[in-house]
Amino acid sequence: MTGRLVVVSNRIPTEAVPSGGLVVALHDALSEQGGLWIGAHPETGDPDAPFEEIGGAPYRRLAFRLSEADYENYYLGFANSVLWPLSHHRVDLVEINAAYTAAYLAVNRRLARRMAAILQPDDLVWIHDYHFLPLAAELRALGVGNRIGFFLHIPVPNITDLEVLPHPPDYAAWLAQYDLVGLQTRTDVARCLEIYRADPRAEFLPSCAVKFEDRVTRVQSFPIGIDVAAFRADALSAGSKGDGMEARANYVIGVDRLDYSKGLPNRFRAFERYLQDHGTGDRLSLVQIAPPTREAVDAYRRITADLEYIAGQVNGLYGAFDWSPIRFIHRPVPRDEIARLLRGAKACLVTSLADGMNLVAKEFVAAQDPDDPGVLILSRFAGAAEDMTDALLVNPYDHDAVAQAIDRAAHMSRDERLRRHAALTEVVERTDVRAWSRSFIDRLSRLEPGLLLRGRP
Ligand code: ADQ
Repeated sequence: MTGRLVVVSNRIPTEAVPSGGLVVALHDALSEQGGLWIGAHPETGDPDAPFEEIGGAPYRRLAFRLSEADYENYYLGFANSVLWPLSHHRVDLVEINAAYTAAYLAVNRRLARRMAAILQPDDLVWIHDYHFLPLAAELRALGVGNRIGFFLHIPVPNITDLEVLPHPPDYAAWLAQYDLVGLQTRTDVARCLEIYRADPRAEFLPSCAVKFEDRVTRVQSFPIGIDVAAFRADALSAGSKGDGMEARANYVIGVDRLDYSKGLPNRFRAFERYLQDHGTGDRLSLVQIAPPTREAVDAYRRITADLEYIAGQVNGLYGAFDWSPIRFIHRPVPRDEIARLLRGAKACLVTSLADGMNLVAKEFVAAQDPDDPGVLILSRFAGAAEDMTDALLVNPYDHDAVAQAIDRAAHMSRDERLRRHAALTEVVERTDVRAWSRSFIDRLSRLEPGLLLRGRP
């Protein structure tokens, strides 16, 4: 493989040896191939200052600063109050605001200018996620002809929802400037091709290649996974005494960022339905870990209040002196402790209303004791459900169905648990995050340069 790898992501790890699946996979790839990791500095600052070097890694890390206004309008605004809800089928939450659109385009344009000044002709550029959809278009406008790949971690929006994107953003044209567009699932690929099918500027070539005006882009699914070995090790690490992990305890678990796409109010209501329909005799609890995120966005504050209300109501109605049905842990919990809690649970509830993949589903499977595994209850609307078909797949809007799945999981025979867990483990191992990053980089670097019709120097 020639050339450097240049990774662009919203967050850039600042520690010498990063942890967390995706970050580790990119760290490994960069350490192997050499290159640059470019991302937003965690603190705001002067947006016109040159890149800041973050030392301590075997490759270069370059951070750019967002101004306070960029943070408001680009990050909280266009990225998280327009693109995020739009891509998770929550058009009702989209906040159309001309300042958001302008900041999004301006931040991408500024970053492109800065990148164009340091890119070398054989660099392989890999851009991550919805914060940077127009970055390739901005780079192409500056004459950058490098191979540029893009991976979208969230779902491709429905074509009809795209109509609410404020003018002038053009999703199809943005993506068409990448040589390779990586998506989480085959369903996302189908949704993306549908967007092109409806666009008179697009022409279809064999193998999911689309000619759009004068460029060819390929669209392919690369289902992301976790660092399986590291997560297993975390799940087996020694816990502090009294953390309840000595034996399988009597709880089902949910671990999520506190986000409306994760279907948490539905989950709490479904658990209430389970208590109503199946009684409290099993004394099963729901342990929900969800630390605050993006609390500056209104929709996130509202969901916290909703969950606290439902938990209070259910605990008041069904709880006993020595038993709380819902334990809502609303603060950050260390990763190894999460891994141990997942291992100790009877079942894991993933009830996303929309989700690119959902790594918690894979983490739960990896954390289990293979001789006595717990049961995964998984929303059909999470990307993970496309391959993890041996989970108990549920419609998260259907409280009765989720309540039944909880009861079924709590009483499932060991034989059935073993069979389902073995099949799910096969998927989790096959999609390990290191294999994922390798296959994306291989595909991008092996693309036929002859297919690029313009834009190469
Ligand atoms: P997220 O929406 O953040 O990611 P997810 O895939 O579930 O969702 O990953 C969350 C990660 O954060 C997991 O590793 C999980 O263990 C960790 N985490 C969650 N809650 C936590 C908590 N309370 N405390 C500590 N850690 C917690 C986006 C997309 C997903 C896609 C990923 C990766 O929305 O659909 O799977 O990117 O592409």
